[in-house]
Amino acid sequence: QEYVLIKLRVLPVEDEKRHSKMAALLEKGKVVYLVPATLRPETMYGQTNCFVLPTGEYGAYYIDATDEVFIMSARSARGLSCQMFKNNDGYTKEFGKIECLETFSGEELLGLPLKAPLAKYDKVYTLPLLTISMSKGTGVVTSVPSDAPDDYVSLKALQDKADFRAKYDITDEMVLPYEVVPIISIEGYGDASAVFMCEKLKIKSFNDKAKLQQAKDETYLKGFTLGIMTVGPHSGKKVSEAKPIIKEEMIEAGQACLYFEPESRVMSRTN
Ligand code: ZZB
Repeated sequence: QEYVLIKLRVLPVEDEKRHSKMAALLEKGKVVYLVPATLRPETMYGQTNCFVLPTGEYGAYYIDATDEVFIMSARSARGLSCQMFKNNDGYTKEFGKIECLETFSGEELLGLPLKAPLAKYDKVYTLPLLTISMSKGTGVVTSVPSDAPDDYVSLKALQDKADFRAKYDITDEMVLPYEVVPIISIEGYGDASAVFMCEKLKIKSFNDKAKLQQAKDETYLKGFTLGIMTVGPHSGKKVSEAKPIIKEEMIEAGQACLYFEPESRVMSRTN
């Protein structure tokens, strides 16, 4: 499975006390990124926030190839240290070895301000998502509520429920200004297919697992086969054409990099 890691830059912390560990890491002078894994780089125009699992364990790993720091799960950092960055250079100096500068619980990452590449919003925040699997991708997920039903349901729950926000110390400013950004038009599904599907299937919460899966499968398939980009320099192109171009452009610009993961069946055989 080939994923694209998107580099969401950690901005200066706004709450020194809450984010003291991150403030100390930033003070060392390295650029720090949260690096969600995605299969849909063409949707990055629609990012409204980033998600982590509050109970998840994350680390800040030093990437020699770019002299930067990536926040991700230990498992994915190990994977990255065994992969090539460009030409014959690895991500890390020594194959299979990676330096962990700091560890964070997901909860300690909540509420961080980030700069997400290609996003309409200048600043987005790290929010909780309880359905993240730590054994897939990097354990960090970027949120595109227009085209990802899970993201839409979670962001909406945070916007609608003050008690949900309070539980994780998420302030109004971190969620209320963030409206869904339409980026892909699909005939019969409008210009925000995840919103359309959630409304059509009357999905109320994460408990509607089967319906959410159906919404995800359908938006995925239709987005790829019928979707037309409606934003950015590739507006008017089909999603299937724009996807590889946007992926390459982001990698070229240093906004993204590739990450490979064995299929889960293979993983369970070797673990
Ligand atoms: C942006 C995006 C935009 C995504 C979209 C999807 C959609 P898959 O097929 O199951 O591998 N994701 C990545 N890592 C995790 C994780 N550890 N736990 C839970 N979700 C994760 O799914 C890959 C997609 O699931 C990734 O692509 C990521 O969300 C999320 F418009 O990134 B995606 C209809 C889906 N649309």
